[in-house]
Amino acid sequence: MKTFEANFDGLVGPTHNYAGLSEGNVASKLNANDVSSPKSAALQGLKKMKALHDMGMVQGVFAPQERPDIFSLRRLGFAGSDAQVLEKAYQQAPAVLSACCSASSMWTANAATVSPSADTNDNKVHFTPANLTNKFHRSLEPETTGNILKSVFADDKHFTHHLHLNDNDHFGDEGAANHTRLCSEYGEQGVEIFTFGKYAFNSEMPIPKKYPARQTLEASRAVARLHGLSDDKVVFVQQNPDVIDQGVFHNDVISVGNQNVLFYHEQAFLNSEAFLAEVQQKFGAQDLHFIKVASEQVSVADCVSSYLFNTQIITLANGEMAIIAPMHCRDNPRVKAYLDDLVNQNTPIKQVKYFDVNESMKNGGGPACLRLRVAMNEAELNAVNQHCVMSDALYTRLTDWVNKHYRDTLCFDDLRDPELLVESREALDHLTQILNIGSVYRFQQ
Ligand code: SUG
Repeated sequence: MKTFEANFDGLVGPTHNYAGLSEGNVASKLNANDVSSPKSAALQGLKKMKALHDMGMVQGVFAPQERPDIFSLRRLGFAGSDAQVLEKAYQQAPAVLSACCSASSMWTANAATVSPSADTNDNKVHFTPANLTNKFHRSLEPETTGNILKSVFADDKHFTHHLHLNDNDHFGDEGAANHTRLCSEYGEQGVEIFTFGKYAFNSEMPIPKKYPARQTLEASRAVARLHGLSDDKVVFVQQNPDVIDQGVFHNDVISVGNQNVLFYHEQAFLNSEAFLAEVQQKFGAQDLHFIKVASEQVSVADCVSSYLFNTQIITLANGEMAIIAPMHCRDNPRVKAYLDDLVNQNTPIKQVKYFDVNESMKNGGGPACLRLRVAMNEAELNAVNQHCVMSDALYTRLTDWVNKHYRDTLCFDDLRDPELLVESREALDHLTQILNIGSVYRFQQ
């Protein structure tokens, strides 16, 4: 049976803005309070999805979340009509209003951890939504994420959905951004690598000094347990705390894998050698390419500003691999020179394609943040909600939908505007029909 790796990108929501909400994410802090363009952001994301579809990849779409999150604002004590809730939050707790308006669900690499059926003990595809406890604005996502995942992967013959882990820092889970799967073919059992930033129950172990470690080992272990993975095919590795302190808030900012390629910076992991040896041993005798980037080639600072590793490595129909990179990689001479050289080396990576996802990049979200990978066989792919699978027709429909519903610009003061709430709900209501996902939002229930 044929097997695929599908990428499910998050549509950027109508309230996309720059609020500086993510301590430890350099771009988010740098661009705080800039004027955003929700329309351009959504169109940039759609163009990337369409381009991958045109390259022969299976491309899916996830709906954004309901924002402003009136439910959370009410839960936090802002009362009255929806308009009053917004106005009170604006006056009394502007940071809370910003958080409840974030379009952060666009970064679907943080939506969930996914284990393909070849790796799980019941031969189903397993999903665990990430609880994203480390950032308040992101902790608002998991419940709706679970609803959306269930509406896209509805068939319980093929798909198993778990509840997100307990909402506490001890089980802080950031999903696929800290999870890489290596395999020979997508349909064969692979090695799942879980990267964590700290130990929840052992204060003796190293931690970053400046910025938070978002993911715990205990969370990663829980996900591996839930998914029924074999111990001999799972590797847990700690992120180097020093790189977290330099702005590597997720492992996918410093390493990325695809099939038999692990592309990583030499400073990415603690105890790199032991880690790589374990990966090699668990992967077995087949061909495995470790592509290590040394600090002399590209510094950690250049990785963080260009998102060299927040790239997607995809396998094209001819078996060659391509890197999907943000424009920032093309515009950084050292990174560009590295990539120009890489495609001529003896590795499967033979092409680099640059994309403008700048609206997302300004919040620290590169091409790889925008997608959740789901490896599937043909039967599983057929069981996916086909309305969420990219096609020329869906691209046209979604582009028209964005042009109709989205604002050209948005700034903090706009978040109190009750019209924005009305527009966003109208847009999402319409979208649930386009994607045929049912009533996944609270305002629809
Ligand atoms: O969680 N930024 C996101 C970026 C997520 C990137 N994802 C991956 N690396 N996979 C975050 O830090 C910024 C929102 C703001 O500041 O307005 C934000 O949430």
